[in-house]
Amino acid sequence: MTMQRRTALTLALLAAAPFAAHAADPVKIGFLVKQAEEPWFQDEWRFAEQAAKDKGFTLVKIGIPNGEKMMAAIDNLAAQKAVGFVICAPDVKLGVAVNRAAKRHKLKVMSVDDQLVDGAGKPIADIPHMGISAYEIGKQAGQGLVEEIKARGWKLDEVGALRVAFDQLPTARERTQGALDALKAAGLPAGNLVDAPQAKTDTESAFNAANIAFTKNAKFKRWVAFGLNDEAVLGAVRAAEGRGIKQDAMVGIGIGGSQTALNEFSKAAPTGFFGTVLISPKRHGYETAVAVYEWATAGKAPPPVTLTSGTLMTRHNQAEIRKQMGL
Ligand code: FCA
Repeated sequence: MTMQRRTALTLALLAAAPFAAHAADPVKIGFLVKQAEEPWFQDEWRFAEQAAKDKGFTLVKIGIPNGEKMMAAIDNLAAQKAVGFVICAPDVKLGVAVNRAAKRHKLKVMSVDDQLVDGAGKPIADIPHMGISAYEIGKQAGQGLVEEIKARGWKLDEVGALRVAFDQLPTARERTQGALDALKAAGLPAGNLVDAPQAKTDTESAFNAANIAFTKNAKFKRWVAFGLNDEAVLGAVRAAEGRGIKQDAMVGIGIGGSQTALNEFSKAAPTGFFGTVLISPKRHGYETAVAVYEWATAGKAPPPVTLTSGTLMTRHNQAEIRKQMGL
């Protein structure tokens, strides 16, 4: 080979190198969730993995239980040369910090479930979001409670309505407001509402909050319970059982429809966990992951806000409903 030819070949190889490296390194997309142990988020991850497989990118899943871990995860994604991420932050008020970190690292970011807000509590407009139609879904839970109250022949003015509350999270506030409005519209007296503020959005926090509320309101012998998710309602149902308020005196309807609810439905005897509004981890996990991938690789920005709907599900129709939802 002549010297010239060899040089030409070397140059050609050098020019091809960046592409070769690119082909060997698949695109990386992060999926950061605030509560990795919660079945809902496990399901979201599972469907995001499915998206990664279908589209040929690598999914990087990181649990971010607090702000510090969240910031470290974003830096870690950048160090791994990810191109973007989906996030459900541990606190929506971290929105400005998320946005800044994403911009600094040139990462595309989209929020899922909990919409990020700025210092004034306003949604951050340049972070696309997919969440549930919180108020409507809450209303479906409330209407389900009303139906069951009627079916049991209970009088609304004798029923305590336990709202497991997590009001610092807008979607949580909207969900429980929807449920409450449905109960009020059916005739629940305002004085029958009992708030049980939870410190975190898990079962244990709901259990503790509900316990206090039941102790303070022993005058009610029959209860309905609602909250932002299945864990909130399950905590209330377990606390009620501990005080002798069993399935015949408690109707709880959650939101989610993941394993937390399915475990209750699969028990031989029905519990106070009467139902749930099934929402779609498939849409939230699969579609957000694909949206960020297409945004980062093809410049196609996701719509600013997408809100998904839900379906009331009980132990009786769970198999059928889940099948309809492709779960
Ligand atoms: C919030 C809740 C989760 C789930 C999700 C859709 O993030 O904390 O439990 O309901 O919305």
